Amino acid sequence: MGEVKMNKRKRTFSGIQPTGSLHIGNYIGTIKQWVEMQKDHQCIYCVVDLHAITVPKKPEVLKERIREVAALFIACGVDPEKSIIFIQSHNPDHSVLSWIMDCTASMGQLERMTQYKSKSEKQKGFVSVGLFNYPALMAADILLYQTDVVPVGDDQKQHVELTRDLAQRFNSRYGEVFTEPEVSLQKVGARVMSLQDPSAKMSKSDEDPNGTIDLLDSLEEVKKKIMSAVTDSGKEIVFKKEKLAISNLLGIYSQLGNISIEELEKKYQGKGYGEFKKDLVEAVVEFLKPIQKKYYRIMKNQEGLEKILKQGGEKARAISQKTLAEVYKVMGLG
Ligand code: ATP
Ligand code: LTN
Repeated sequence: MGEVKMNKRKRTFSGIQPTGSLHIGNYIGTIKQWVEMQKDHQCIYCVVDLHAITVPKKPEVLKERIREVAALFIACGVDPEKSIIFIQSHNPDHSVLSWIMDCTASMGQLERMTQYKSKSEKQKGFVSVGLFNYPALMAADILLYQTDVVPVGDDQKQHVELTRDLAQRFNSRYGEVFTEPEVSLQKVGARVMSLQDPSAKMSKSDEDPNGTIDLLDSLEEVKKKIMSAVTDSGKEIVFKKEKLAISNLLGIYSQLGNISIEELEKKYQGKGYGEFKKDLVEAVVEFLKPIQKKYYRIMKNQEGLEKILKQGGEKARAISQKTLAEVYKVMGLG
């Protein structure tokens, strides 16, 4: 393996794009896992701003969003004393390895990526080469750090599988340089669905704001969105395939309230959707309150936040440079 890990703990890498407000789907699918993994993994968490520019962004908005997302990582429990938190564009090694991954991936492999297919269809006219190459940059992010585990939501599974394939191809051409990463998905909540359309993923880019609960929504907004969430026919509160809407709400309750689905089903046996939703509002509000309080405190201290991100970038680069040096050596570059 290129870099000898002095430390026996498994290494985790994951990232989120600064493309909009983070929602409870992002938290449940991803950040909740990040926080738990801090106990026994060496963790690296990244605000992937280079991914965000695959679709044009207003510079002043992007700059602000990057800080907001980093502050939300910390507000949700990512501890800068335990984990490396940094901005992707602070470490140029990502762009260099991304090019090498472009030369490792085939057109056919990237054409099969479902996220590319759906996102390119949504663009009006202009589709950037970056949107197509996006998964190669994501592979570079992961492979630079010799990552063992990648905690993400279900929609990113295909990209992590591609990363494994690219690592294998590179290793078979040049020797064992890259660690092949495993994906980590939540058992419940790997795909949190929209509150308005439980057959679609809760998404930052959803046009209907009522489908998504943002981590920074006011408590009144949370109440309005949950009380108007669609439900299924019948009135049983049970977790099963045929009851998409209620299963989604049960999943959210379970993950944010830290209570098992079985306990919830028992608690609401014979009770109506109204009562269930009222309690769910309470659970979500109780979950969001401390996060919002911490978030606004962090955002007030921009200097402190910049320091964390700068130090994070330096620590990240110290690791990635070792991988990149090995890549140059085996490929005969330079
Ligand atoms: P967009 O829909 O605009 O692409 P997004 O809301 O999917 O944005 P991303 O930045 O692409 O957000 O995702 C960040 C992380 O959150 C990824 O690991 C992704 O898998 C996870 N994630 C996003 N939406 C959900 C969801 N609804 N349920 C579970 N995990 C999710
Ligand atoms: N493509 C991911 C964001 C992302 C990522 C990564 C996730 C970019 N690089 C590396 C895990 C590991 C998304 O959520 N849309």
